[in-house]
Amino acid sequence: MSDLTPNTSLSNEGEQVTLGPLEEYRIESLPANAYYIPNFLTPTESSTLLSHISSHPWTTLTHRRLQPHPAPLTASGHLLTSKSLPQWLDTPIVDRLLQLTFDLTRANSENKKGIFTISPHARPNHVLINEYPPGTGISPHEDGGAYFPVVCTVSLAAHIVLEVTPKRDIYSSSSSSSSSSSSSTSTTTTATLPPGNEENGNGEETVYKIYQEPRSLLITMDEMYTSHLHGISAVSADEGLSSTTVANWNLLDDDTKKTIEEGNGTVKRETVRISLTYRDVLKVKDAGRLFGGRGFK
Ligand SMILES: O=C(O)CCC(=O)C(=O)O
Repeated sequence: MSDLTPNTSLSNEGEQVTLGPLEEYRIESLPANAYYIPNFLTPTESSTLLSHISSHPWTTLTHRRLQPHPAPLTASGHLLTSKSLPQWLDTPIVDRLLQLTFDLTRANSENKKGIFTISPHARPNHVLINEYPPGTGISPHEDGGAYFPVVCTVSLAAHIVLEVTPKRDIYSSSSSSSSSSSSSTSTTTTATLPPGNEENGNGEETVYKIYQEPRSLLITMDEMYTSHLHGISAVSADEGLSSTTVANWNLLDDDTKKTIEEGNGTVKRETVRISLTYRDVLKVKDAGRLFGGRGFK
């Protein structure tokens, strides 16, 4: 534990969230960098958020519903609005995200103190809320260039398993020409697959599984953001879960581990899971000032 990053205690109506330094939550078995924080919200905070969410309109997709706050991104990836995040999405979550700090000896840079310290707006300015009824998911994808490459996902109401897999094309192209990586503008990548991600004998790729408990926070950044795809299988039960297949096993609550073990590695998705994904959109246009020609922030 670093001396530079003391514990932070935050109280809420008698319940308390105690956050340690970010390094305590690193998912060691994943490529750099992913952090998993169980019990990031109290049960009361979770209920309050769920009731705010239920009072806002949803955008309906084929299998899912979502809410973009404060506004959807434009087709070119801009946030076009004069609004900030609503207060109920800002407090306590953003306050808490901004208090999470790196161990500076490992981060090796005095400028990189918090997860949003060097992002353009120094804080998340956008939240995408997704709803996943049992049996639904999201196809493997990457979040792309519209955002600063740090993603903070809060899970509510039910668990989900996020599956992360390396972008095969990047790895195979850098394998064939390992000396060309310095000319790449989009990613930093290595010529070999990370341990555990070799193809198995059937030509299928091994996938990292991250088990997200209700009220937890997952942070992904760096190589996890730039060189990997993430998705959620559209299943009504998650299978094959164990201490060897779940990357964040050591960070899970004891009750969760017990549930997984008692189900022999299978956990049913009984109820709807809601996620709140906090990101900093790089290009913001103030809708109110657009016609004055001074719209970009
Ligand atoms: O709901 C989640 O945990 C993942 C959401 C996601 O992949 C996204 O918003 O890009």
